[in-house]
Amino acid sequence: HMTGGGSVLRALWLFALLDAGLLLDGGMLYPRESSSREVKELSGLWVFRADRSPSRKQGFDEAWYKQRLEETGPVIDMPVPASYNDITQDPAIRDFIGWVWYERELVVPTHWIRDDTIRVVLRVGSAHYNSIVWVNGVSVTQHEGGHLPFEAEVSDVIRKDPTGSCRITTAVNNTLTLETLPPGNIQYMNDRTRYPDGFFVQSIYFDFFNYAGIHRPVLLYTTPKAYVDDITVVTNFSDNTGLVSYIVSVKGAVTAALKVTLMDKQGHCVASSNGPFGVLKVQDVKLWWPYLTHENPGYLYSMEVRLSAADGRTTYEDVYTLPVGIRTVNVTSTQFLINNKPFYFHGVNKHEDSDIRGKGLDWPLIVKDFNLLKWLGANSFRTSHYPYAEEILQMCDRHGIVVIDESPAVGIKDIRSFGNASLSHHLIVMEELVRRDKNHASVVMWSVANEPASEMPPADYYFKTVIKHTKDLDPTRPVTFISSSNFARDKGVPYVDVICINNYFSWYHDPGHLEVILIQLNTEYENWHGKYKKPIIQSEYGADAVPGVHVDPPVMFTEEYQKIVLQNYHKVFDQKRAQYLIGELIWNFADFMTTQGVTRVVGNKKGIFTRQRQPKAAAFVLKERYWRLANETGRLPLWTKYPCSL
Ligand code: BDP
Repeated sequence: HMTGGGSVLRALWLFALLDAGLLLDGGMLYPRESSSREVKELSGLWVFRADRSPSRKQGFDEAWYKQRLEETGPVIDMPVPASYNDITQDPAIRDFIGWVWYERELVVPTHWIRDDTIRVVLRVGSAHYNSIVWVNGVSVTQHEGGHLPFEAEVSDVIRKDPTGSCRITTAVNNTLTLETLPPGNIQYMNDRTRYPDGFFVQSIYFDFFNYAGIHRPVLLYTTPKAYVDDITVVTNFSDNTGLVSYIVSVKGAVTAALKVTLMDKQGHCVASSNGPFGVLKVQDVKLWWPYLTHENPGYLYSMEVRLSAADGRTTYEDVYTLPVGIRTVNVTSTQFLINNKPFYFHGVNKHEDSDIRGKGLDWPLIVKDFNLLKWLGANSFRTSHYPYAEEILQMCDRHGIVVIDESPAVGIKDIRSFGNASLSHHLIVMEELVRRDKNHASVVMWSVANEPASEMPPADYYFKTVIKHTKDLDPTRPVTFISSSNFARDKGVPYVDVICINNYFSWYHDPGHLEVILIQLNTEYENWHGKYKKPIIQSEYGADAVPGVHVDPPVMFTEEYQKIVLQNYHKVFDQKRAQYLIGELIWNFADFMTTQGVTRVVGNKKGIFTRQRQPKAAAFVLKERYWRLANETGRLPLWTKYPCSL
């Protein structure tokens, strides 16, 4: 616990660290409307054309971005946001690899053109994997990597056309290489006795369909020329006083006055301050608590940042309001503490995945999934295996769902993916992730990778560097990576704060032998904890069940088998959670699509819900357990409110 003065020093120290060694410039605040900012969403129908030429470069050779896409050749309708793969009846589009082109035309409001004290920014929530964007034929930005946003100021480009007409062209390429995250590798099959001319495949080392396209909303938004570029908050509390340390970075003005006001849910001002950094003190603070640990979980204040600046011509006023949850996170050798109280993760791993949309953001799906999480009594999830949409994290903040926020570094298996190019890209991705998600109360830990081949010699330097960089970026949150390899050989583990382990006893090992789970899981835990003395999360476990298939005594792929696998794991969890096990996350929340293969029956069936979000038998097992755990660990007399038979 620190005093107000101590926390000012701590905040300054944190922010000094935050600035050191940054590879990225500028902020990535979520676009929000305010009295000084407008947002124009471009969701809906776009025009689409896949470049089917053998080289996949016809679009660049013919400069498709210079004209309307329909003038270049045949185009089709394509919804944005959505993956393009499952929208058509054409298998060549579903399995397409290479450049696809999207286009949208619009007219922007006249005052955006006339008033040159306004900045107009084009933002893409995410596009998978590599994107180039043109506005009216002029290249405005390029970005590598799916799952994270990118943006570009386009004021000058759109002002060249006084009518305000604006043609946005985006080329997106889903090709993965050994140096992308996730890695992949294109292989050409040149044996003409076995493969047709030009035949190639993309090998991937991860277990989900490589959906592609514009996955999250594209929008245009405005700010004044002098504007709030970024905000960082770090929260703490001492007795009844909440402490919100903040730093605001301003662009477009040499000097600006800043007024920061913190408001409670009723809109009452509870603290205020002036200047680009400081500490707001909140009397009788309402802390941010996880779902099922408090009668009022997910409490958020609103932090309004108001900028005033002037130059020779005019004055500028910018207003940005950030939701802020006040909470702390700490780790001991056996516990995970939120607000100094032990927190036990009883939750799920998810995917952004559904019928037709693939990985496209979809509000009905998001809200349905949160209703299912609450029904289940889940208090947490991991964003396996990439950063999820900001809209989802905002829901987590509001509902008190705790998040382990994972980078897209899944399937680092090839030794060539441990080189300098891969490492530099990984550091940039961690910066993009922390920059985007640092202010979410729900995010309590960073996961830098899933199941890398961390027994390989270069893994030591590689993960030491990535984990250290992540801690420098954010000294307030623990860092982990998700491990599956042999505990004695795993090179990255010494650097993590929490050990996260995945295993599939009686599935990938000793298939059909449910009786090995107890002994094997027990050995696993004793080994890991004995060696590293760090708390452990079972970050994946599970079994495939094809819904509606029943056999008793259980055999693999039936609903009965999935249930017993879970129940046997739970017996060990219940012994170890009294000691150092701090959480359990089922693999997986719902069935999801994968590449085709002999172990996958139209995708991965380890969901406790089907892909259409209907429960399998295992969902009821988990629901009963999670509500019981909530009653035991959540310090709330929930049984009066939420009987297990709910
Ligand atoms: C784990 C992976 C996960 C897979 C799962 C499985 O982390 O992505 O989907 O195995 O095989 O090792 O079901």
